[in-house]
Amino acid sequence: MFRSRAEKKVVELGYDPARLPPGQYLTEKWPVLHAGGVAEYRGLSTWTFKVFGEVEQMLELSWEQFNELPRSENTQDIHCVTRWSHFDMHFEGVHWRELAKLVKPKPTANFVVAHAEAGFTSNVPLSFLEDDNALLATHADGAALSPEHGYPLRLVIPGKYFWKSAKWLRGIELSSVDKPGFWERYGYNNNADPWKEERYAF
Ligand SMILES: Nc1nc2c(c(=O)[nH]1)N[C@H]1C(S)=C(S)[C@@H](COP(=O)(O)O)O[C@H]1N2
Ligand SMILES: [Mo]
Repeated sequence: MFRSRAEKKVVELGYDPARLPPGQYLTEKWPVLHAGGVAEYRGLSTWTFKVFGEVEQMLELSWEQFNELPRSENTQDIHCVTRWSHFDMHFEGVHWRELAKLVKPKPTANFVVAHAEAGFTSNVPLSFLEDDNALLATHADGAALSPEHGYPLRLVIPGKYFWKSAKWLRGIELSSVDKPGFWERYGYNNNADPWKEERYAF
């Protein structure tokens, strides 16, 4: 009657099993996953956020300036390629549209490279950053991000495995060509759609 034990648990917890992508299981915790160390900050006085590449006007903001931008929030399910999914994550922060107003993307800006601390990058088509559920998030589930979840700023990209959602975000590069990010260069699938189980490149 259930397709899998994972689906049985989703139903027992009162969720629609159609929300669980193939090969995933539901976790009630929010696991921590990343390569390398957690970025440590002693204050944010030297923290900057840059938008550059295929834009009319490059932008560099301090933490104070970033926090003056209009804010948005959304709720969505997240899916990690290591097979955990977590439902109804609430994120709060700044939507890309507020930065787009300031930098004015060129018509050639078709792809995004997210730049995080320690050289981590992730890439998506610009349309995924324009999605209503995308966010440059400062808060999750009502509290400021914890250091291990990306404090002070992380990307949230809907409809992709969660590795595209760079933690410790420091900049957004717009590009005319798609540039593989950190996990994509390690053999993960560039498209990363959890509903198509696009986990690996081959
Ligand atoms: N900077 C950075 N961001 C990253 C990663 C990373 O290694 N470095 N790993 C990604 C992966 S594989 C996942 S599943 C999510 C995990 O986010 P979480 O630890 O908040 O659950 O962060 C993504 N963002
Ligand atoms: Mo992941």
